[in-house]
Amino acid sequence: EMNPQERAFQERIDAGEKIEPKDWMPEAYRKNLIRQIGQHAHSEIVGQLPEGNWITRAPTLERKAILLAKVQDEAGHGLYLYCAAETLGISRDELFEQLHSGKMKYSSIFNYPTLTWADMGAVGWLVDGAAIMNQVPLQRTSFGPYSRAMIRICKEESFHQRQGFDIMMKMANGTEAQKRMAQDALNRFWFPALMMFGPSDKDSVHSAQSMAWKIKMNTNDELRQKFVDQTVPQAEYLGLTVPDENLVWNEEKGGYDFSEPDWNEFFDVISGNGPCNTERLETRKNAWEDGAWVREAMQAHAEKRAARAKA
Ligand code: FAQ
Repeated sequence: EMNPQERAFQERIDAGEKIEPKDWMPEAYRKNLIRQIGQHAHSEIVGQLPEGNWITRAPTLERKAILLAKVQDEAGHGLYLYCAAETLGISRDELFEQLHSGKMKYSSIFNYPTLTWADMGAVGWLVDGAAIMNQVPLQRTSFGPYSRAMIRICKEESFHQRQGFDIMMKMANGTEAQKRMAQDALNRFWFPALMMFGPSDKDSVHSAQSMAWKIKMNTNDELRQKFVDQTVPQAEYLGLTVPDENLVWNEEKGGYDFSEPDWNEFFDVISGNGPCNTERLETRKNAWEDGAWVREAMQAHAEKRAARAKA
């Protein structure tokens, strides 16, 4: 049963009002938002690593400049999202600590390796494509700072998706070997991309409450279906084959029927046992430790300035 304060809060949400950091909110709303925004921020930061791997290997100067800009955008997205999480009363240091200790997750997708240049195409096309599908509705999420961060992030994500599709077009219309690489990248990233939307609705522990609070606007399965419906024609346009024998247009539902990802693999990956989990976390922890001197120097500088201002 809701108490009057909780009921008034729910009424504001139902009326489409934005909740701002200093407004009263239920403790569980705050916690759930810190969890989701924090994990989203971590995903942007860890998400730089699979693509960072290819900055020095990009085939042309132009591709290198584009990829570099994209990866820098992901860093920026991480920073807006950490700022949004901080307005809920958690510090950035705490968020990092929870990432590094494995207490907070980041998206499963970034635990897969990027083996060829075509993977940069597949990541942009499929991973950013899935990210946008999830983030466009989040522009209307109930928490003001999160919703505003999403508006800017979505603009940049659509450029990312286009650059990925552009790489795929080049590869799919290239030599036989390039076309094989493009198909191989699609084969490896298809199901991991479907997993980005989270477990099937029956196993989604947070969906019901998160949707009531408009922390989340759609169920995991709804967005996964929309993603498949949008992406299959794009694969056809590329002349590539989606690696799912059960994929078939269902006239009655006006969408595709498709195979579920391997949920055992998904739960394995999110519990730390994916192909690259250890490597990704090690890289982040090392970056944190290597940056310690910068944090210390900035702290010392701030203290000196404060002391001077007082004197
Ligand atoms: N990976 O009850 P639900 C990007 C966890 S886009 C890992 O359904 P929820 C851009 C979930 O946390 C990617 N864990 O959870 C980019 C929960 O565990 P917990 C990031 C997952 O929150 C592109 C448990 O399973 N986008 O980075 C995943 O209602 C290219 C039960 O699940 C966002 O984070 C998963 N895929 O729904 C960057 C968007 N799915 O926390 C670089 C915002 C579920 O209790 C390159 N987030 N889990 O320990 C959301 O919309 C939601 O949080 C979902 C999950 C839909 C991801």
